[in-house]
Order: sequence, then structure tokens, then C-alpha cells
Amino acid sequence: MDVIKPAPGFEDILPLEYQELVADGPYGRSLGVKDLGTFKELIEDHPLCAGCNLTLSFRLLLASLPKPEDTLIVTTAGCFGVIHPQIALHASIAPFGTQNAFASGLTRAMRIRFPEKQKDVITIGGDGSFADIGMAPTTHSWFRGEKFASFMLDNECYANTGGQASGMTPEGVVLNMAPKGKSFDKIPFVEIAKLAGCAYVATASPTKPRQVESMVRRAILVAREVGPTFVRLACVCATNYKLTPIEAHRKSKELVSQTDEYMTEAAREYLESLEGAA
Ligand SMILES: Cc1ncc(C[n+]2csc(CCOP(=O)(O)OP(=O)(O)O)c2C)c(N)n1
Ligand code: SF4
Repeated sequence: MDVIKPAPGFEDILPLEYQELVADGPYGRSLGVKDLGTFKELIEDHPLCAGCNLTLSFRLLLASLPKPEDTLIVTTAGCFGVIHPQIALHASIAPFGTQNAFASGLTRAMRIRFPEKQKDVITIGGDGSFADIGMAPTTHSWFRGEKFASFMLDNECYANTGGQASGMTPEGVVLNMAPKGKSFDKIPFVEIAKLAGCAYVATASPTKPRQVESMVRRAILVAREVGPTFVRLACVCATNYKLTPIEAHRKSKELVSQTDEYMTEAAREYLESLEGAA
């Protein structure tokens, strides 16, 4: 596949990472979560906390993309925003909370520029960027029926700025900058996504990698044809909740005790037509 093709004579002076991506990256190959460890991943090194569940969720998300070579990521400020320059994909950073407004324009532009080719625009951000400051741009993209998938890395706080309570922090949780405990319950954002018109809505935990893969793929496939989609990845922040990585991992598992997946009738029919044909 001709996705990355260095100019003749320049192959050996490219950075080693780049050479490895050309030779062994996931572009144009049907790889998935079960293949992790056997190919050059789209991100390998990162500066985030050791044992971070958000980073694990993101690694699984990248390994689950149905067509990485035609995927464009729009992200925003937050822990995830720190690693976006290290992803071997097109990745743009929008002002905090505006990722879904940015992606609305980008999706339309891609359809005009590449009418014959499916380009998968996806948004990735923290819970604050979707459910607090970004709630209006996010829900309005869904009201308008913009066809792209949104992925919330729900670490249940504002982690990147030192531990403020977010709308998605559960009631009573004490954080560095919420010393008296969060005063109201977690916003029912998954329910809001359904009411706002998402054709597919799911919650997954990085402790169940194959479930993450299935939900990420379904969200992207449904967004191509049916309508907007939303996946919440439950990945509690070890550092701000003052948990060891193992405790944080366990907590993320408890948060998603059973599969939580909703789809409209049109989305179900579409997925059955694809998955039945596979
Ligand atoms: C308009 C605007 N307001 C505030 C900020 C400061 N800011 C940067 S990251 C962040 C919190 C991010 O929280 P969340 O979206 O939950 O992501 P996390 O860091 O937890 O992954 C804030 C408030 C900003 N960059 N821009
Ligand atoms: S602060 Fe929390 S969410 Fe952010 S990188 Fe560290 S463990 Fe991960």
C-alpha cells in the first residue's frame, strides 16, 4: 500500500521511527487489538503518568481504527492533548472544548475534497472538553446530525490542570482543588448523547480491550453512514484520585461492570448488514 512512500534515496536518512512505520506500520492492514505487540503502533512513547488508564484507552482506540491511513483526529487541551503530536496520524488540536465544531467543518471539507474516498474524522478529548466547557459545541454537532465519531476519555476530573472536579466527577469525590468534595452527581452525559441524536452510544473500559475495539469500530462505521456517534471510555485518573495504577485499573473495571451499548434501529440494520457480510 502506497500510504507512506519516502522519496528514493532518502529511505536511510529518515528517523528510525519513521522507517519502522513505513516497513511495519498498521496502514492498509487488517490489524486489531489482538495483534498488539506484532506491529509498529501509531503511538509508542508518551510523556503521561506511568500506569495511566487514559493512555491505555487511547492505545486501544488507535489499535481499533478500521482505516488508520484515512483517519483524521481532532483533539483539544487536556492530558490527551499532550500526546497528540506523537501520533503517527493527522491530528489537529482545537481550542479547548471546540473539537466537535472543528470536526464538523473538517468532515464536510473531507467529503467535498475526497468524494470517492471515506475519510474517518474522529474527536478525542477529556470529560471536561465534552461535558463542561465543550458541551454546547458537542451537543449542537449531534443536533445537526454531523457524521463523525466522538470519544470521551472520562478520567472523572480535570486532570491536566491539577485536579478540579468536572461535571463527570461523581458526587462527594475529593480532589486537590475540590477539597470539600464534589457537590453534585455525575452529569448523565451518556443519556444526553442519546437524546441529542447520536445513532450509537456506548461505554467501554480499557480493562476489556476487545470490547473497546468492537465499540470503537462500530462507532466509526455507524458515523460513516447513519449519524453521529459517541463512546465514553471510563478511565479514572490514577494521579488525581491518588490511586496506584493497579487500583485505578480496578476502579475503571468496576465502573463498567456490564456492556453498555445503545443504537438506533437504523444503526442496528446498518451494522447487521456489515457484520453479517463479514
Ligand atoms: C478555553 C479554555 N479554558 C480553560 C483552559 C484550561 N484547561 C486546559 S486543560 C483543562 C482541563 C481539561 O480537563 P478534561 O477535558 O477533563 O481533560 P483531562 O485533562 O482530564 O484529560 C483546562 C480547564 C483552556 N486551555 N482553554
Ligand atoms: S494526570 Fe491522570 S489522566 Fe492525566 S496522564 Fe496522569 S494519570 Fe493519566
